[in-house]
Amino acid sequence: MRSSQFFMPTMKETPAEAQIVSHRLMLRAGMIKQASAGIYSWLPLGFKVLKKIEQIVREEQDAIGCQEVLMPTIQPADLWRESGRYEDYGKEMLRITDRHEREMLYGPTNEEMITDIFRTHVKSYRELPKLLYHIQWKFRDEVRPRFGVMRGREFLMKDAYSFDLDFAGAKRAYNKMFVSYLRTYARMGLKAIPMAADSGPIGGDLSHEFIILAKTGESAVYCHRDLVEFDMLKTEIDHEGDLQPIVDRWTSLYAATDEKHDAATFEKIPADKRVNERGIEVGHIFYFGTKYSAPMKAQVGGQTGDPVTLHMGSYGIGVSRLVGAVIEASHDEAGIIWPESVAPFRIGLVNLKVGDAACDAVASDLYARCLAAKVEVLYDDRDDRPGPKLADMDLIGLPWQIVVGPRGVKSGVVEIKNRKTGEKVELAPEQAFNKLTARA
Ligand code: 5CA
Repeated sequence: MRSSQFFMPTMKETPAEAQIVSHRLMLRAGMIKQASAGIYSWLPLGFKVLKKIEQIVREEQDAIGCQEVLMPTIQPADLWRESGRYEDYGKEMLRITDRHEREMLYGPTNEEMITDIFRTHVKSYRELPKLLYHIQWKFRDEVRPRFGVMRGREFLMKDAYSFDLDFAGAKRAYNKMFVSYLRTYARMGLKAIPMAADSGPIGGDLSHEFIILAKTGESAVYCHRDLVEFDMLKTEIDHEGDLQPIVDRWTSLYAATDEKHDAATFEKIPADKRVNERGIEVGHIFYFGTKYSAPMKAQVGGQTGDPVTLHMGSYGIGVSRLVGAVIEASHDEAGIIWPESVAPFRIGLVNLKVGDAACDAVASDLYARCLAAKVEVLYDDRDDRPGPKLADMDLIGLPWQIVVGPRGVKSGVVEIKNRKTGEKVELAPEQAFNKLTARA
């Protein structure tokens, strides 16, 4: 993509309304535009990151045999009356009346709808277990939408649902999700710690929140320092095997959110291992047994022929919130530092002197090579001063920069810069290209 054609309205000034760094940087980098409180349009740069995050989530759901569906955003109120949540949900639910005076709502979550799908089509224990998910926009009329996409009113969520015959089956599903979540966040360069949590309006008695530590997090969290050191991508996983030992490893050390915090237990941890920080909730998983299946009569014929009420769980990931969360975890004074796995482009190619025949030739050759090799590249071919161009590149945080300038070109080199480490090296264009594309 050429910067001269790309729609990326970056800003020099810090927008006054943004209180936290991710919100400021997302606005400054031209990733989002607020439509109204807590509701955002995603502009090309932001949308690319959103899609990358969504894809990692999808791959890790698919890897545990969870099947993707797509349910609507608008739901009939009657389904929610069956579970009893229509009244309970209160003002957070956006209620809509259609032209026939039928009561509808913009879904804040989908337990009722998926339970309805399941009870319609699944009649026998032989069809269990099943895991289904979708990635769909939700609406919750939060009292105080804030921090940009971190606490929006409209936000993108991956929500998965498990259906089993009994608790043992449901626990297996829960463990699969637990492990898949750890891999999902690790692939985005995040350290997410599962913490005992309250189940809130979703209900149930077994629940973990996945929290990343960040000073700007909304909740206070407490955990054992060793959890921060665990590396999930190094753990071999057989999704069909017994995952309990992995879950036990993560849950045997103390980790709790504010609501579940037990000061006495926390005090027993050696002082240098106590972490008391703030955290961002990037996922939440629940086992809630028959909370929805019982009132909604979601049953299957069991082995003896008697009807069995399904044991269910639900598993959410805040896909749009993760865009902000990754930035909270990875930025510096100059801007965003994208982990490679979610970066909107891998390489930012900067031509410092557009119009200079030698610079243009080297830069456009590198650009053509990247395109041919299918390496995602943003080519800054704008006729502007070097300072603002380099500042924009740092701001949008692509993992690698290739800087083509008149002085270097004269001596046959370009500069590559690693955005994260700041390390710069000068190489011949050919070598620079090979170095940055070898692993892509
Ligand atoms: N039905 C369950 C799981 S499928 C559920 O709704 N869980 S939740 O309420 O915990 O939401 C799941 C995830 O969505 C949260 O962990 C959080 O990362 C994200 N999320 C929740 N509310 C918002 C919001 N207002 N803005 C952005 N993301 C949100």
